[in-house]
Amino acid sequence: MNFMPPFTKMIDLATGVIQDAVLVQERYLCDMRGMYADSAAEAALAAANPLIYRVYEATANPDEHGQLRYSTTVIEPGKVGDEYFMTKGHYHARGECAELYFGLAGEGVLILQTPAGEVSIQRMTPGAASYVPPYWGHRTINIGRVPFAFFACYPAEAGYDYGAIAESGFASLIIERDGAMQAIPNPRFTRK
Ligand code: PAN
Ligand code: ZN
Repeated sequence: MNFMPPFTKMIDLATGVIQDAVLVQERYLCDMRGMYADSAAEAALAAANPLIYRVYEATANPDEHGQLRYSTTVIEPGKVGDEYFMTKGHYHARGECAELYFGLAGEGVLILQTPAGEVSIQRMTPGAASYVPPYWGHRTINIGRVPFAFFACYPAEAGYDYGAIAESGFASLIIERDGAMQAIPNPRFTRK
């Protein structure tokens, strides 16, 4: 048995930043080529190449069975055309692994989808504990005017499968229409 040392880290609830984060991932618009529906709007923003989101991982716990990992994600406010800034979205490489999200700051949406194209849209505000069941792909979206931050906890072995979503996205696009969030069908979507 490997008795790794227990630990506690502080998370700034206003900003989502984890103290002494081991790994910080930054995704700019150029890291998400082709993922937004409006390619002309994406091209117009290419030179500015805005930061879309950052991921702070608390620790690199070993990715062995039984271990957990946790992280926070902070998505900037903004849009590409009508479509709000969002994460890439993924299925877990080990699809049977679930995940828990907890809203910290700002206002967001968690969109989930089965490989057959069934979609579920969950609103996430501070205090919202949203469950990502096994086998559902998931993406988060900032629908507010300030950064949207949330905490995520997942089996260390869950892994990432970005392929299907990078190719055809989610069945719904989350856009702003007349100042409000709206989900509309994604014409580019095909089943996994
Ligand atoms: C999250 C996500 C994080 C960034 O920690 O990895 O929000 O989203 P993408 O990985 O889709 O870019 C999670 O769901 N981990 O499993
Ligand atoms: Zn995940």
